[in-house]
Amino acid sequence: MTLVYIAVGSNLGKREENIRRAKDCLSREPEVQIVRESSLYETEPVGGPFQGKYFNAVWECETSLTARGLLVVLLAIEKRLGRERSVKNAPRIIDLDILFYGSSVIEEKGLRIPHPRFQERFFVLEPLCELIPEWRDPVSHKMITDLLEDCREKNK
Ligand code: PH2
Ligand code: MG
Ligand code: MG
Repeated sequence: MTLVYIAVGSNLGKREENIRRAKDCLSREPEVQIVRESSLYETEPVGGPFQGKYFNAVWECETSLTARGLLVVLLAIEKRLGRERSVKNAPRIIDLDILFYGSSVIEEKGLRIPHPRFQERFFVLEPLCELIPEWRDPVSHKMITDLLEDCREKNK
């Protein structure tokens, strides 16, 4: 089993309901167990066209799937909930991103873990820090709490 962290976001339609539905779908997957979840954060959109606020959270899960297998499951859930893809950073019903897959570092087509931009994003670092403040990112070897502090410094 591998411990994984999934970033969840929604800024279209009934945002809390979208997140709840995605959680229901994931908890029905036999090879994935949701262990803990962060609080829900309402956040200002970062990048992309003008759009509404997001709800964001992070889920801690255990899985016997490979990272690729988990990605396939998450993309299928996004699709089932009605996500349509247009431009980069467009508003979305649901977004499910793998942040960490154990301590693996993966650089494949369509699959980069740790998530390549997580260090710049409050909407990821804050919920993540609730769950694993002292865990070290396998690339920078920095603790999540320190990455959050760095992000605050850069955005001052
Ligand atoms: N996701 C993005 C781009 N911008 N902004 C917020 N606040 N929350 C998100 O989840 C988010 C974003 C691309 O995935
Ligand atoms: Mg995303
Ligand atoms: Mg995504």
